[in-house]
Amino acid sequence: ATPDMAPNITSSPTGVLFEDDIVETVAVPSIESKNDAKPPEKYRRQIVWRNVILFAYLHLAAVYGAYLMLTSAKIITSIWAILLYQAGGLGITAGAHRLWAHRAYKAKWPLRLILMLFNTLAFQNHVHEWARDHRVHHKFSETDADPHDARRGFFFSHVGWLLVRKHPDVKEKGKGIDMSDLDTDPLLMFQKKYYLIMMPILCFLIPTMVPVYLWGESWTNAWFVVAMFRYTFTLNMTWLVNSAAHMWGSQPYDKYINPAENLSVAVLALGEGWHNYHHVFPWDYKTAELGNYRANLTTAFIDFFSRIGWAYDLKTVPMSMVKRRVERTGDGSHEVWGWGDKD
Ligand code: ST9
Ligand code: ZN
Ligand code: ZN
Repeated sequence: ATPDMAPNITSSPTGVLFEDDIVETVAVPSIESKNDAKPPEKYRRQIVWRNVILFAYLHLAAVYGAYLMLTSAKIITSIWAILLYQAGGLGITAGAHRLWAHRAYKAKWPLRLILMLFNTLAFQNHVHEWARDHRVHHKFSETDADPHDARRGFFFSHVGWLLVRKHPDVKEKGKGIDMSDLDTDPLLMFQKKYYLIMMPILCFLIPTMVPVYLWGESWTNAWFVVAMFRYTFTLNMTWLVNSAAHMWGSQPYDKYINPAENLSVAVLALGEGWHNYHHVFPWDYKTAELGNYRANLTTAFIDFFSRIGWAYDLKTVPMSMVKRRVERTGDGSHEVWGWGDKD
């Protein structure tokens, strides 16, 4: 972040969780609560050891998987793992994120079905839960109510938030988020209902069995490379959007917020690293400016389906609106080309 963003970051410079376990929640006196104002509530961080143990195993297994990938797995097994990373990734980016959390475009049922299956194989919770957390993240960005509040440092916003109970504000303020569109979506309610059956099959079982039965890969290689390494890698690439892209990069659209334009994250997260733009214009189906495919595989994917008619009503932002915003709140790093008569 640029120096003028520094005061917003209250975490320690090492990027670890809070120095101690207690965070003062700020009591904002509202008109209703003026008379029965409670003293500021103490929030105590509560570690969920089950998750700590599972994520520790996952990451150790992933490191072993990366080693096997380089030393003994067949090339085609690695290609299969990469394809599943891209499919699961698209289930998150084109599905949970752009279609369902932001409604940035509409999709016909065959595409919705593909995205739901891709989403399930990425195992990042069912779409309803993912989208609720994400809508809360946008609405209450970098406050106590943000599930992965980046003010709490790199580790917390990357993975730490999945290892502790949520801040009470997340649940409290989250209650006010309108989820009626997804509550009434039969496909998503199906996914939610059968998640604990479908997810293990799609995320772990099929990915492991295909290499063993189709090209004679060993169970060990298939499990550690395709299940453990591929899943953990996809998770970390996703989490970088919450951590790295909330800390490092330029702010051409709004220098007063932390989310930034980060090319590396954009490449690894299939186009989701243009995070300064995305927080300013969250309804744009490209989650980035302009119609090019600069590090944005997801936009190319949606455009392909738009050409065959399965994706439609793609929402974008008029250039004039982007330009006004860049001039009003940008940090001056916006490229001048493409703007026409900018003076
Ligand atoms: C994972 C998700 O990894 C990653 C999401 C990343 C998002 C990235 C976004 C960036 C943009 C897009 C970029 C995409 C890039 C993709 C690239 C791909 C290559 N609102 O949660 P609970 C209430 S998941 C309103 O249990 P605890 C609600 O009543 C990994 N209310 O809270 C709820 O009950 P119910 C795999 C809310 O007990 C109740 O609280 N999954 C909200 O504090 C309890 O909720 C895991 O590891 C809200 N937002 O536990 C699971 N939230 O649901 C990890 C809660 O019945 N999670 N409520 O309505 C857990 O174990 C727990 O959630 C916990 C918190 C321990 C973290
Ligand atoms: Zn964000
Ligand atoms: Zn978003």
